[in-house]
Amino acid sequence: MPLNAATQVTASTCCYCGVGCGVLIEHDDTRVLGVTGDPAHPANFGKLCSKGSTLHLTGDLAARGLYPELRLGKGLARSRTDWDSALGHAAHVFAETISEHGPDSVAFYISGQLLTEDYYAFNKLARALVGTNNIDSNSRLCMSSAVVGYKRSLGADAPPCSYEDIEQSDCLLIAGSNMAYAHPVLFRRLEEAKARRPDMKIIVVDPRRTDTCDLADLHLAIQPGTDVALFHGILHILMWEGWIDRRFIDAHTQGFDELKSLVRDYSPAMVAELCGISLDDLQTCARMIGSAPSFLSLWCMGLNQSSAGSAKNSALINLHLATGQIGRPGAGPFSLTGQPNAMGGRETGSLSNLLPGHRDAANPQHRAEVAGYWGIDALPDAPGLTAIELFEAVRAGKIKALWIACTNPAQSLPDQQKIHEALATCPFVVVQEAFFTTETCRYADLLLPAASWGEKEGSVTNSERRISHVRRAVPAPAEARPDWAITCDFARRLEQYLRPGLPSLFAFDSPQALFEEYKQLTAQRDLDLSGISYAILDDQGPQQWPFPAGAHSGTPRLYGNGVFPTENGRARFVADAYRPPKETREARFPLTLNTGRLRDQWHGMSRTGTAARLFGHVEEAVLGLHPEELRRRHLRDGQLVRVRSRRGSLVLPVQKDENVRPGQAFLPMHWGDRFLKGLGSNVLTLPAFDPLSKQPELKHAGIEVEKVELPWQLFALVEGDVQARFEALRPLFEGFAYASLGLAGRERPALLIRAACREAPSGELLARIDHLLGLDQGPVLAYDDPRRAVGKRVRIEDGRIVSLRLAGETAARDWLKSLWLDGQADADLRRWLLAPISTPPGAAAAKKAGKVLCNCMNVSEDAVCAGINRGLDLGGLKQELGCGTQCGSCVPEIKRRLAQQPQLASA
Ligand SMILES: Nc1nc2c(c(=O)[nH]1)N[C@H]1C(S)=C(S)[C@@H](COP(=O)(O)OP(=O)(O)OC[C@H]3O[C@@H](n4cnc5c(=O)[nH]c(N)nc54)[C@H](O)[C@@H]3O)O[C@H]1N2
Ligand SMILES: Nc1nc2c(c(=O)[nH]1)N[C@H]1C(S)=C(S)[C@@H](COP(=O)(O)OP(=O)(O)OC[C@H]3O[C@@H](n4cnc5c(=O)[nH]c(N)nc54)[C@H](O)[C@@H]3O)O[C@H]1N2
Ligand code: SF4
Ligand SMILES: [Mo]
Repeated sequence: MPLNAATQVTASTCCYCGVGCGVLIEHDDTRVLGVTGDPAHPANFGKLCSKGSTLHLTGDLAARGLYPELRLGKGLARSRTDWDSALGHAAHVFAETISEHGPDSVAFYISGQLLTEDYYAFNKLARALVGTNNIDSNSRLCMSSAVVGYKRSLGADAPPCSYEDIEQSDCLLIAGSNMAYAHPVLFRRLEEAKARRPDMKIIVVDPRRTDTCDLADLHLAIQPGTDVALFHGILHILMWEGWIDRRFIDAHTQGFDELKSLVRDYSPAMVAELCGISLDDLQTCARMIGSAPSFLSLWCMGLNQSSAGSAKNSALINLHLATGQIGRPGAGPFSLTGQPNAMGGRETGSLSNLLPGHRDAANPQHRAEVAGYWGIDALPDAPGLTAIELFEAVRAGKIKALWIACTNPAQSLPDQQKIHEALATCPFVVVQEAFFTTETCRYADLLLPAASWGEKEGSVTNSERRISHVRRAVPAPAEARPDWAITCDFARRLEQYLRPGLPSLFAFDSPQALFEEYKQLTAQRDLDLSGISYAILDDQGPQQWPFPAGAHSGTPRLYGNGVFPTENGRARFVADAYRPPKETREARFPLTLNTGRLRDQWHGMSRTGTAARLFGHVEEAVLGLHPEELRRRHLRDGQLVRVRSRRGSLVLPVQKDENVRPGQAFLPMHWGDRFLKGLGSNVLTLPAFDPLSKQPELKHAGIEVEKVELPWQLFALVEGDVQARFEALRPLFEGFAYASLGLAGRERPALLIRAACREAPSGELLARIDHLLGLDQGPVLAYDDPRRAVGKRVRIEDGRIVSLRLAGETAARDWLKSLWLDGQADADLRRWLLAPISTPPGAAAAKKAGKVLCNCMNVSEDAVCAGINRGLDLGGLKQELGCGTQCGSCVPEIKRRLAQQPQLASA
């Protein structure tokens, strides 16, 4: 994008993952015009991934919240209101609820995507003003097992490593992390390190073969949930072979003997069998770890989202303590954080059991310290509810006013049927959201428009404990306001009821004022960041904590002196036995459903789902199954199935996926009720959680898959006004057994709809759909065969298809979509349209247009495969097609294609 005189550049951060990349936002003071990586930011040095580099293409204003909206009674529609009335009303309802039912009758459910200042304001609001510990965050679904793991094993919740350690390590164990998709820029850094030092060993532990395996010297495709057994088995071999560091164990740890007696039972043969891997691979893995000069582990949701999440974390940390692989360059247990400010949430104490400055809500001394600092008598001592328990309490009617900010629980929590019931039951639901399109917004009695990426100031901490100053580039649209400001404004109004006449606890006029107050609560604690200020971040760039007052720089690595923040300074071995996942394969639900991320989508897709090109890589929800499972069930690739778990069911297509092992299935976590009728992926998942971390087991649900007969199918595509059309059309598909909506295209985005049911819907419903598709008048070609309930309609403007709908029969779907993409409407099309045939003409019965592998350069899978068939290698493909030359997110997949077609590539 050419910069002209009016164009300004603001350095800020990416709002997606925990890598925490710096971005340069190009803007004209009102609109964001472009985004590039910040070369000066130490997380990414200028790189961005497919999501970060398309930030400026997301955030369609039509999807944004612009004005507060209030519903005056259940069953009524919400209507626009002003901020004063909105927050005045909220304060009144909260005050009444608290006075009638006590402080624990209200709750706050917040998010790792809030900034540290937002987090701090909410936390103070709940604990100091309302007097409840009912404040939890979506980090409960994400990081809480890692928090327990670090605290139990090392004494404090601090990932001890830096990104540079990843590059310097000799042996890397990546367990339950698909960092090629979920932490792409860090993966780019790892790719480069491995290219520089090919001797570096990389082990990936994941039931699925993911793009991350592309770098692996060894992939252990373990049975779901068997990580604890694997880690104990590795330790067993390390001990047997004498590959442990006795000196380190004696000097710096405790509890080894107990662990040793537990691990004795985890013989290599037993572990290999239980994990479903070969004995050879297990031994190779232990040898790689045991003989490496430096050993580092990276992990993410494959370990945390488990009913044994805490045990998995500690079992992995045990390996580091037993080998003394911590506190040295290239060594240490390094959990990757998912959300951009998951760390900030932990630091400000924004899980129900925590308090600011890595304190515990259950600890009377910690409570007294914080209460004293805040100038109040006491903090509440009743334990607060954690996410799953909290929504259960809402459903049971115990929570009567619920404030949700920056998270979409009606999509992301497990067992969605219950969550939707809870939200429908709750007398007063406030939702503070940037995008008013989410599933949760539907339930809001008060909907508050929040400023979002590029529009707000504050700070965030990334996975390596590095704090960045998030800077505002443009104003928020219409009346949207930054989260900290909404929270403090509400708090001040609530104070008039709860602390009348007393000086305000919320006299903050800027995020900086919040940061300054908050940081003193970290002084003298393990995370001491009291030496950091916005000015220092501006002068010296992003900094890693601890950074105590008076320090000149941050701390790249912890525990170099072998002293741990436990009572006696020793790290602890934790001896937890292996426990299988809650829903292991049983006759009625014989498949294990695994859920996780796609490369180009973010969670519930409120932002990424507004950019058509981000659907180029994966267009719609499909359930991945191994070809053997398809064969066994007599299912065709692409066929619609009903997926059932103990909690609910969904209709969607199956897809052949050789990367998933037989007995397992994979479904991306992103699809909510908006994109996939039937409450989305999480209608299937289970709310069972880890006993210590209370983190739910989102990665393993027992399911079964069966054929469905839905002969009447619909396919529609319409260009332009995609958000408005989405909102208008989506409700019309409620009565269909299957409905999947998404976007397609690049320069001319379109809404794409696939739906199916047992018999034709009413003519009236079809007419309403046609109307919204612009197919009821104007330049529309139509053919109807009422006898077969088949119909086709295409609208052609300026020689191009702009809208189309196939009903009854959709065999020509892929052909029509490719004509639309190519901007064609030729004679073939007209002839086909006006004839009683449904299959596309002759040679045009082409296969489905391949997905777009490279989003930056718009290079399709077909083009890459054709290039490989012509004998191009990676370099040749890059040079000829341009793929993989920009963000690099597609490179692992291109390499996989090359590996799958080696005979062709070398021919
Ligand atoms: N593109 C994209 N990136 C994201 C996000 C996003 O939405 N989209 N979200 C961000 C957030 S909040 C998070 S928390 C991170 C998540 O980042 P990751 O945890 O890396 O992503 P997931 O795909 O959820 O899960 C990782 C892997 O765990 C594997 N797994 C499942 N069960 C097991 C098991 O029992 N053992 C082991 N060892 N592995 C298992 C899955 O097969 C999957 O490949 O991503 C962050 N980055
Ligand atoms: N099955 C399954 N389910 C999962 C997971 C899984 O792996 N499998 N992963 C879990 C994990 S790790 C996570 S972290 C959760 C994520 O789950 P959610 O937190 O529900 O995910 P998001 O869709 O990112 O929700 C964030 C919301 O905040 C809004 N928003 C964006 N910016 C702002 C802002 O500045 N202010 C405000 N107020 N709102 C804003 C967005 O529009 C979006 O609706 O999902 C969990 N659910
Ligand atoms: S890796 Fe991608 S999504 Fe994550 S912070 Fe960097 S640019 Fe954003
Ligand atoms: Mo997460």
